[in-house]
Amino acid sequence: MNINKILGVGFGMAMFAGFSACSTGETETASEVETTETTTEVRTETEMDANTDAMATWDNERFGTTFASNTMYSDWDANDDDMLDENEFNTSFYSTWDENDDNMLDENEWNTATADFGITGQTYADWDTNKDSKLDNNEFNTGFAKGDYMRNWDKDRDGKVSQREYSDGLFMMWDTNKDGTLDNNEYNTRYNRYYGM
Ligand SMILES: [Ca+2]
Ligand SMILES: [Ca+2]
Ligand SMILES: [Ca+2]
Ligand SMILES: [Ca+2]
Repeated sequence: MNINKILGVGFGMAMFAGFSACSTGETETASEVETTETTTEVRTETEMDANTDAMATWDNERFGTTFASNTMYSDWDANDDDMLDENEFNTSFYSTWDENDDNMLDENEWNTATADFGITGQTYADWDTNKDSKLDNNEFNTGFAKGDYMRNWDKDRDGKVSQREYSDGLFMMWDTNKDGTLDNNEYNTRYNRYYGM
């Protein structure tokens, strides 16, 4: 674990604390979060300026820092090389989309996830090639490969997806109107569904 990860953990826990406070209706959330961010010194002046007036939105820097604060990426990295290869990458989606953890993707899970990730032009029936109303790993991998996400997310073209490439890729998929921000409601719901504790 490097120093950036350690800083990220503290930051992310503060952010989750902020989310919980927000959901219970407390009003101090914004100032608490701002104070925490300033003291951890993980953000640049530009980012702070950009977000001071817009605490309800997320840019990909903030998103990346928060994503780095959970253990999901290292859990998916089965061979511990700090990178996701294609198998690890596919598994990361299969396991997070499988909300009820029964190691199958049913149609509801698939519908929810494809909507959240802005995946269009696909049908569950096309992915479920053996027509048993479940997607197993192989069916999922074949269907998911149609989107070419791995190659699109692998910006440096080394054939692997780093943690930052992963969070940037997620941000890109979730930012469906392509304005470079996610609003807090959208972000909280999706983030907690797939990457929450
Ligand atoms: Ca790996
Ligand atoms: Ca399932
Ligand atoms: Ca099937
Ligand atoms: Ca890469």
